[in-house]
Amino acid sequence: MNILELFIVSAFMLSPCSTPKDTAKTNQQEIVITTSAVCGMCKKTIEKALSYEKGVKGYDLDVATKKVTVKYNPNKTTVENIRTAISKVGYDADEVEADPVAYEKLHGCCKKDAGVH
Ligand SMILES: [Cu+2]
Repeated sequence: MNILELFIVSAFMLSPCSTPKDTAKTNQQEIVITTSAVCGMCKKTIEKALSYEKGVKGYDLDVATKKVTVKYNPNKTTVENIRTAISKVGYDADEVEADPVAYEKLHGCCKKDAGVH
């Protein structure tokens, strides 16, 4: 590679597409996942599971809508990992069904058929 080629490649890499501002933006994404949470205890269980999850930067579960908003770093985790983490503590996460063993261990008031309360 001669000097001219090196210069062209460098200029390309320093193009506006890779400014620090854009990088910061892609380092955090937000996803809304529909869960089967029905009460405050579910909220605590799911949020605790998310707090242990690598790459998760923030979470907020709204029991009334059963939706949890998760802020995460897409370089460190994936939406699939986040859904799996929720499933592992006994709750549905979008199309991912609750882990049956974890679901059985849930408190009676936290089962899906308990209804929102
Ligand atoms: Cu519950």
